[in-house]
Parts: sequence; C-alpha cells; structure tokens
Amino acid sequence: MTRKSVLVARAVFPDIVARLREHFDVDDNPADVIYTKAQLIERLRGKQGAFTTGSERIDAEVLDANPQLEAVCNMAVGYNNLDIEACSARGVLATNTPEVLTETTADFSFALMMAAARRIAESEHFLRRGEWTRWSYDMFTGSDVHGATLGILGMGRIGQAIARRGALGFGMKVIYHNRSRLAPEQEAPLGARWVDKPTLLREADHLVLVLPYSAESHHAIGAAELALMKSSATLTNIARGGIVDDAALAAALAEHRIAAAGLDVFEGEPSVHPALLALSNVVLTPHIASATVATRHAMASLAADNLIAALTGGVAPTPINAARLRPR
Ligand code: 8YV
Repeated sequence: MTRKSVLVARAVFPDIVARLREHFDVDDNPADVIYTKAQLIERLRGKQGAFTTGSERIDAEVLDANPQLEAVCNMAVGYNNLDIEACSARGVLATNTPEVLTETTADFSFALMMAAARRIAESEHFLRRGEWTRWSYDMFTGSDVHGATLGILGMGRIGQAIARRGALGFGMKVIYHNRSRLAPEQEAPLGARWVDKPTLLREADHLVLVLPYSAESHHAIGAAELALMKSSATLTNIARGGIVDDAALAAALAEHRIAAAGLDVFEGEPSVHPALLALSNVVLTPHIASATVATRHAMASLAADNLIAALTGGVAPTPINAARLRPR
C-alpha cells in the first residue's frame, strides 16, 4: 500500500507530528503560518488527510479543489470551521475532539465567571497602576457566586460539568435552557432545572454560554436578551464568538444594564470589538478555555488517533459525520 500524505495545518506538539510521521508523509507547519484559503488549498494538494484547528475553514471550495481528501480531523470539540454537509456529500470523514476538554473548559468557565463577579482583573489593574492607597468598605464589591443562581445556556457535556461544579462545589441553584431536556436521572444529581430561555435570562445571577455556534445560535444573546437580565448579573461566554452580539453587550456593560462579563471568544477573533476593550467590567481572555498542557496534548492526540484510524482502515474514535458519509 502506498503511504498516504497528510497536512498538519498549524504548529502542534512535536511528539504528535512524530507519531503521524510513523504512518504518513507529513507536511507540517512548525512556523505556525496561518494559511490563506488559497494557501490551504495549495498545501492540501495530493493529501488524503488534514489535521486542522479552529483557524482553518474547510468548505466546499477547499474540498472541490482537493477531491483526493478522505479525512479532516479537527483539534477542537467545536467544528463550525468545517462545512459538515459539504464533507459528507463528498465522502470526507470529519472528526472532532469531544470529552478530553470537558473538565478543563468547565474549570475555565468558573475562572472567568468568578473573575467577572469578584472584579479580579479590574482590581488587579487598579493595584498595578499604583492606585491602591487605602481600604474602603465598597472597594471592588462584586456579587457572590456561592448560593447564587447559575444559568447555563446549552447543556451538553461541558454545560453539565459546569452545573456539577456550581451545584456541588458552590451550592448554586442551577437552571438551564437547551433544545433537548436532560433526563430526570441526569438532572437530579446536578440539581438542574430546565427553564425556557426568557426565564433563564431573567433568573440567572451568573449566565454561562456553552452552546455550539450555528446559524440558529448566531446572536443568541443580543440587545433584547440582555435587556431581560438582572442588572447585577454576569455573563460568561466560553462557547464561540458570534453567539453574543458583542456591540450590544458592550453597550449593556457600559450602561451597567448587566454588572460584568467574562469573555473567552469574540466575533471576528482575534480582533476584539474596541468598545469591549475600553470597558473595565469585562474580563477578556484569548480563547484559552481548553489551554492546559495536558488537555491540549490530549486534544492533539485524539485528532491524530482519528486521522490514523481514518486513513489506515480503522474506526475513527470520535467521528462527526460517519453515519451521513456518502460512499466515495
Ligand atoms: C480550541 C475550542 O482551542 O475545542 C474547541 O472547540 O474552541 C478550543 O478548545 C480551538 O478551537 C482551536 O482548535
């Protein structure tokens, strides 16, 4: 059997690239160049497999220019950068990396939520500016996380891991909204209650967004939704940019219609809406919810497992479209 070729589209752990080299001819990207679409199409020439991250868009145009492509393995749980319908129609297997990042991203949602609620970034900047000269009773007073109502929009694996932390670790009352309700036996240990979206927005003290990005979830939180929230509430987004209307959020924060926000993802990232950058009641991080060494390595390893299985006649462990794949 002739050796297959794969593109590793971004820089990743050297041991992962080395493992791929045991099976394939590998074109990797240690300089970590972000390929334009034309460069991506060119780089994929003659390759049967692609190891991608959220920064590569694989659409019909890329696939049609590379009909030899058999598998696209994304190092991310979210896959809005992949046109799954286009992949399925061309018999291209797409895979993602669920499970391995669940607990790490759930941890990070709490880090952001607590930083927003307890004004950690804002007060740290104040201290560094040398403005801390005395104690005062209301200096950087925020809102409690323990015992508060945690609202979760999107209740997949990560949403459930966040609920578990809230209920068991912080004694929070957990409400959630999701298209599909959890079974009562899943809700019970989380103490979680399904509510409709307006109720979620009205009742949450701390709202966390963990739903996948799609045409339906675009601007799921805009001016109208923000208007329903408590003025003391915080909003945390670890899901995807575009789920929140960033301009509307910046306006709500500036007018203190909600208290604070913690954002790890942005519309048009790595650009960040300038109005958000100008505000002190928002904590901004550069899409790092899954960024622990162990978790990023586990993600890369799972993406490699998928690629190796897909191109060597095995069964990819975490396929997205295996059931919908058109035979090649
Ligand atoms: C990734 C993520 O770091 O898994 C996801 O969906 O958003 C992050 O964990 C990012 O997408 C890079 O691939």
